[in-house]
Amino acid sequence: GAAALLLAGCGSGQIGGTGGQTDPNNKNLALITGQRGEPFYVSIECAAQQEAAAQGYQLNVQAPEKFEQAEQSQILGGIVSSKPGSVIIAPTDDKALAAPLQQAKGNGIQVVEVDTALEDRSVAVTSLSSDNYAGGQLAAQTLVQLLGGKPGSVLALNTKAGTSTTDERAKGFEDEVKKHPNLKLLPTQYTENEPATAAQIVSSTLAANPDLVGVFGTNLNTGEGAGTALSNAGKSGQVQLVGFDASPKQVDDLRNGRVQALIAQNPGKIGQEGVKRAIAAIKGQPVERETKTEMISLTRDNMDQQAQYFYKSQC
Ligand code: T6T
Repeated sequence: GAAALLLAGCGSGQIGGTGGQTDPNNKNLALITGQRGEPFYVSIECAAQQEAAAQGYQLNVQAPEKFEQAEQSQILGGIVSSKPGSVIIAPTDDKALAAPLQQAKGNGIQVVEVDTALEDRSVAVTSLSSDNYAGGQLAAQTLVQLLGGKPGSVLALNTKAGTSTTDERAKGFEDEVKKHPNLKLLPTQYTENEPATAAQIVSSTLAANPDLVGVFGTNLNTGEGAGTALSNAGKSGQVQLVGFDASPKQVDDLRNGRVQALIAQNPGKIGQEGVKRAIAAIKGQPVERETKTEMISLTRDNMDQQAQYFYKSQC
């Protein structure tokens, strides 16, 4: 019965149960982000390195070349065999990474999720991310404001199915747009996180829907691709583009009018807190299971007062 199952969950090595023993004196941490050299993750990494150094911990940072689960799983395998006290990770797939992370946990490695998360909430000890559903709603509210009552079709560009963050952003955006009867929500499209695919989709959507008035790019690559397509079609500033994230290129595009708004996250906070939580978990101290960090809607009007939200492309 339920009681027996609960008891079984307390032993180590059980399916879905608690993890193996963690050495409270282990001073090695690993950070596996979603994509190498990508400014959102670089900003997490810079803050994480700073916090680890301040607390006397070693932080080994690795990432797949693309936002891609096969290479990320391979990296995780190597990290697990090096036995860090904690793996701080942005899982690139909400299901595929569950088994290898459960195995890490079974080996006494504290799993800390940053940014993305697994569907199975029992693996990680703690998760830190933006409230991505609210971020999608904020994107829609920003778009509605930019449109000032202008009717027409709107399109959201998602990345890869199974990316927890962008799935939530797309859902928040869709739910919010549906509250506005003058806007026609087109079916959300997947770009596989490729700017060129995002650009193609926006070009063909423009051709098929001449009443397109707004586009939401749920992350850096989708927004950049959409910006290219709108610029090539001579539609920059006519079709309102709301992006997510604030890379140096995205900030330039906001300034030069290729993008009208950006929902910026706080990756520095996520990286710093991620390391703090990892260390606490290694020491056996209680940590909050889930924490949401703040976001802000940047427009050309407020961007210069909010430069602390701009991401870094290097530390
Ligand atoms: O938007 C971020 C991140 O939050 C998301 O999970 C994946 O894409 C980014 O890293 C931007 O490229």
